[in-house]
Amino acid sequence: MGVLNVTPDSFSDGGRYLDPHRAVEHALEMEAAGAAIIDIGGESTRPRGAREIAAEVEIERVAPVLKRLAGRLRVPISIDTRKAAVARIALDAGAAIINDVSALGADPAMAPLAASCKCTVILMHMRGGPADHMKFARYRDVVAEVETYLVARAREVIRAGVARSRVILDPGLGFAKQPRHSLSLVDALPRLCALGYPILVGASRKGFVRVVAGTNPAAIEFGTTAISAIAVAAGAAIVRVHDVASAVVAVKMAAAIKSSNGGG
Ligand code: PMM
Repeated sequence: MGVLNVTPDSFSDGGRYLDPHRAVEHALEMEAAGAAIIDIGGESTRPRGAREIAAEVEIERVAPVLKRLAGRLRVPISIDTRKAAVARIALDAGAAIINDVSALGADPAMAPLAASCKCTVILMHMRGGPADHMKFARYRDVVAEVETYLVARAREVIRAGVARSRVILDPGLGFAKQPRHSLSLVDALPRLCALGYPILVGASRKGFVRVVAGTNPAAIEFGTTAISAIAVAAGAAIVRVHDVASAVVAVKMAAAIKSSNGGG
């Protein structure tokens, strides 16, 4: 999954794709580099202190990009939003997936919308909202608590009418998590993958990668790529990244190793 943030203030690429022409160009570049999904977001959810914005502002950012992309991408589009009004416009413009960092919990209209549109949903673990989640980065057992939350949200969303086969879960690396929490969740991916839902991993350029890899941009990218390989080897279905070309190599390597069948 290639990230397309149409925001002035996103974590690592804020402001770069506010111009719809550049955003479209970048979506097409990511597809050409091998992205299987393009994730478009108009609200910054960066780990430290993202500002809340109105649905109209988010729509103003993403709608022109979605309109220009119509019919030009072969791969599905996901809309990264917590607001049903934004998701509806994106789905009408051809998006197939709702990527909601609040696990469809922020807007009561989101689950009914997902159910009626028969779209795929990505449910991410977070506590609090984008502006204050770091206040809640305390756990007794982060893996168990994230797992319990995700399973409960999946059940809730399925009860609301979303097909089980359309639910993807995401541990929400960096969201209400100290670096050690995110690292433990990566380590626990085999357990999360055993829950029986496809798992998405969003590690790209996040603070916990910087803590381990250092702040040099190339090192951050290598760190991200290492996690992509580890995640796919552990069974993750999707890695959400800014640099698609390096992730594609990591995914290919991990998949080749997994399918080597003991060399037989
Ligand atoms: N991370 C960000 C935004 N949206 N969605 C999902 N499902 N998982 C994530 O980990 C995630 C997300 C923040 O990163 P960005 O600002 O670099 O896009």
